[in-house]
Amino acid sequence: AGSDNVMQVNNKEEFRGKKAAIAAALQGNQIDDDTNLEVNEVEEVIGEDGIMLSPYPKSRLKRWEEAPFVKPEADGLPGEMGKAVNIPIEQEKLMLDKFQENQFNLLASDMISVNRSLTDVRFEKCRDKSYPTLLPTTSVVIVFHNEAWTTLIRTIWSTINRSPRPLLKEIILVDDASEKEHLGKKLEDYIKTLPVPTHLFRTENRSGLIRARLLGAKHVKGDVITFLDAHCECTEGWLEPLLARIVEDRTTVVCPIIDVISDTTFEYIQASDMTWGGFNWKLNFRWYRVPEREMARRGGDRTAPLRTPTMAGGLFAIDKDYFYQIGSYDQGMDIWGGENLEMSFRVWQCGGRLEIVPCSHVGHVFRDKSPYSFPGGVQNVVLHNAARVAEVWMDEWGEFYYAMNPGALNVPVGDVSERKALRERLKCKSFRWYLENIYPESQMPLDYYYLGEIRNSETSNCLDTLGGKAGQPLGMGYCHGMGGNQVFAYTKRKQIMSDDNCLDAAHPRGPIKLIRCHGMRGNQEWTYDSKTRTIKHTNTGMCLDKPETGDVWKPVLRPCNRSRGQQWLMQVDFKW
Ligand code: UD2
Ligand code: MN
Repeated sequence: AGSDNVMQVNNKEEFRGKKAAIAAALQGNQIDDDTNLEVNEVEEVIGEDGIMLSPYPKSRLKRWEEAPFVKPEADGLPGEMGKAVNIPIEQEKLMLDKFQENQFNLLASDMISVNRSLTDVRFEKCRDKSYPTLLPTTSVVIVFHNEAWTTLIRTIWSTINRSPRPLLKEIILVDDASEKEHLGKKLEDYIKTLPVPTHLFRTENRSGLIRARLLGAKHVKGDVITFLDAHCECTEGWLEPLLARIVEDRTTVVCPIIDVISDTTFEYIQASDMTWGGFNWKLNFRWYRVPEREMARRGGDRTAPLRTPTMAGGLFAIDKDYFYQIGSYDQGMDIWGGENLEMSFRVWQCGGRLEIVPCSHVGHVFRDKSPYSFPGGVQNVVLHNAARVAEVWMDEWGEFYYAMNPGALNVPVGDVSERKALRERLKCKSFRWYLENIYPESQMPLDYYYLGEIRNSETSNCLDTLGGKAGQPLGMGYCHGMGGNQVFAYTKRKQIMSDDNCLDAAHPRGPIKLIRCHGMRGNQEWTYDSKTRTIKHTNTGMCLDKPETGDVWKPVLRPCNRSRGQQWLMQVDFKW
């Protein structure tokens, strides 16, 4: 792909210089055609170098038979077969009170057996698949802070009940400085009664899930580390396909399909096998639809492993030696967040691969809010962690993160030299390589002319998403120079993007909306002429104009007329 408009830079200063160069290039207004990657091009570059691990010695592999799946007696408790639990109206107040504690319906969870039955959610074809008779053993590592009793114990029992016993080396629990009584002696006593060796370690002080997982990993005796959140339910046959994939190639990091356990009813809801992991400019992990090219690569087989650009982070299996060789986790990350993208970028850029194995299903209670405290403040912690990802792995694309979250510039990122040295040592590839080869559909444009505010010459106001979501109209506001909602990228594909949305106009006079970028030009193609400073909508031939008097904060399309209201400045002029 042609890349003369994007150069490699090493720090923010250089990037600023580069921005100026792009602005200068805009003066020339040389906009060439888009380059789309072919599936085949993507194919050949993966796995050509990186860490090599010899296959497991046979002596370490275990013969396993069908998981001794004990269908728990339907004991009349609610929620069996993964069904929803509905709370009687007279208990509603209690339910709401208890909800606050974990941000899920604890009353419902407490009513369900810790051993509840689930339906077999796999594709028919998955049930008939045969896996190698010899597989590596795994230790399941579960970290938690103030987890509820029943969700934690149900996670443990579903692991025990639905894993082939010879493959489950042990369960390792890491209590990250919880303050709940039931996670003290009661838990210590309980795990002694379990039929699988279960060890409990405690962090001395609240250390966050990243360092808690590192503590757990240190004690792992199995060949594979499998991480789970503390509110999961493993389903029948979840483990074998994960281990089978790792035995084929020890540099493959594998995730199950993460099904949804409803936070309100604890119903087990099957998730789509047609979504994979991506991320937005804020560096939030997001699910997106699997593109056609990845379906094609798998020959349309929906049971075949899916190469995913990123992982959600909580549920995955990784060879233990590989985990350390590839740099385990970034110790400098606190509490929650960022480690999932960090590991995703690292694995891909440093020669490994990241997959979702659709024959493996594990449920997880997704919550709307975090139930626990974030020492240091949520915002600071999350911005700090994500900034470390941007600084170490994303090269110049880190600037999208800072543009979207200018507040991140005020949060100390800490010392990242060790992580940068790791990247050097492992000879990891660039973020451009990742975007070109692993994630051409990314919400971060591969090639772009400009990233910044777009200012109207007549009114001196700036285009502004007003925080609007997909489907909402584009707005305007006083230019604040603080990035965020006033940051747009003008891309080589002629899109005007804000995060994962693009300016989109369906009618010559119609509203200009923010719509998910589809990358197929159409209503999302705009031509900026840096001499006349007009932004012309290709499909309608109309020009972007300042708002009408009636609706002063909504820019419109009008026939091009060279008025000042149709002049827009794409200028590199951030206050930060
Ligand atoms: C997702 C991941 C989670 C993690 C996170 C980003 C899934 C299903 N979940 O968020 O694993 O990758 O994104 O960081 O992919 N915990 C501690 N100490 C803390 C905070 C949390 O031990 O200080 C535990 C917590 O009890 C839980 C696990 O870490 O067992 C993950 O936390 P979460 O459930 O709040 O994260 P989640 O699912 O929102
Ligand atoms: Mn979770």
